[in-house]
Amino acid sequence: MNESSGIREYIRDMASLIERELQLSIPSPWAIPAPLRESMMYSLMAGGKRLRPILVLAAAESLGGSPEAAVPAALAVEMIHTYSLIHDDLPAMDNDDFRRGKPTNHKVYGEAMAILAGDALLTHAFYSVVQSAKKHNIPADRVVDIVEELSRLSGAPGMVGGQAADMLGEQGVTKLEELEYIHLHKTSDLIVFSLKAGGRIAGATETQLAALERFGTCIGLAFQIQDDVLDLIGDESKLGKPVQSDVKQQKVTYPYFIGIEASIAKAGELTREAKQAILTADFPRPERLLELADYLMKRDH
Ligand code: GRG
Repeated sequence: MNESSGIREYIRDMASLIERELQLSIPSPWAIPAPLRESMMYSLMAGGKRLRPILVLAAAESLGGSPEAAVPAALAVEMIHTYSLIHDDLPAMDNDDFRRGKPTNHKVYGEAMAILAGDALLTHAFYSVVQSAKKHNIPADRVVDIVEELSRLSGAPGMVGGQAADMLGEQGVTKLEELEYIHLHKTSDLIVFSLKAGGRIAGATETQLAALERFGTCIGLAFQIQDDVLDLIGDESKLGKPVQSDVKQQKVTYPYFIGIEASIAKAGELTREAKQAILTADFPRPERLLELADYLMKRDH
C-alpha cells in the first residue's frame, strides 16, 4: 500500500484485503453443511462497506502495527456485524426483503437457515480471533482483553442491548437521551470495539485506548446521525424546511428531535471531537484515522 495514497484508494485496498481473507475464513465446504456455508457466505460477501474491519486495520496502523496481525479481529467484527444484519432482517425483527439491493438472507435460504447462519457467524468470530492470534503470537493477555471486549460490546451490554432498546422504543422514544442510548449501543459499540482491538494488537497504552474509545463513540454517533439525515434528505431541497413536514419522517430519529440542520452540525461537532481525541494522545501515525473520520462525514450512502 502506497503511504501517500488517498483515502479512497486506502479504503478500496483494505476492503479487498478483508474480502480475500473473509473468503478464506469460513470452514471448507466439506467441513460444514453446504447450505449453511452458502448462507453465511451470501451475506458476508454481499457488498458491505467494510467500515468496521477497515477501522481495526487503521487503528493498528496508527500505532505503527502491522495490518496482517490485525486481520483476524477485523474479520471477527465483520462476521458479527453480518450476523446482526441477517437477524435484524428476519420477520420477527424488521421483516425486510432487501438489503444492499439484494434479497435478504432468509428470503433466499429460509428463516431457519438464516438464523443458523447468523449464529454460526457470531460463534466463528470468536474462533477466528483466538485461533489466528496464536498464529501471529499475539500475547495471551491482549487476546483475553480483546475477547472480553468483543463479548461485552457485541452482547447484552452492547449491540444486542441497543437492538433490544430500539425494539422496546418502538412503543415511543420520547427523549433524545433514549435515542442516544440506542445509537451508542446499536452502532457505536462495534465501532469502538474495532478501534480498540486494532489498538490492542499494536500495543496501545491505556491513554491511547481511551482516545480510541472516545474517537469510536463520537464517529459512531456521527455515523448514525448522518444515516438518519441521509435517509431523510433524498434531495437537498428539503434542507431548511421543518422536519415535521417531511412525509418520510415517521421514525423517531436525531433530526426528529433537533431538525436536519442541527443534526448535520452535531455530526460535524462529533467528528471534530473524535479527531481531537486522537490528536491529543500521541499516536505515531494518526493520519488514516483522521482521514477516515472526515471521509465518513462526506459519504452519501
Ligand atoms: C439483531 C442483535 C441484532 C442486532 C442488530 C446492526 C443492527 C443491530 C441493526 C441494523 C439496522 C441499523 C440501522 C443499525 C445501526 C447500525 C448500522 C448503521 C448498520 C449499517 O452499517 P453499515 O452502513 O452497513 O456499515 P454495510 O451494509 O455497509 O455493512
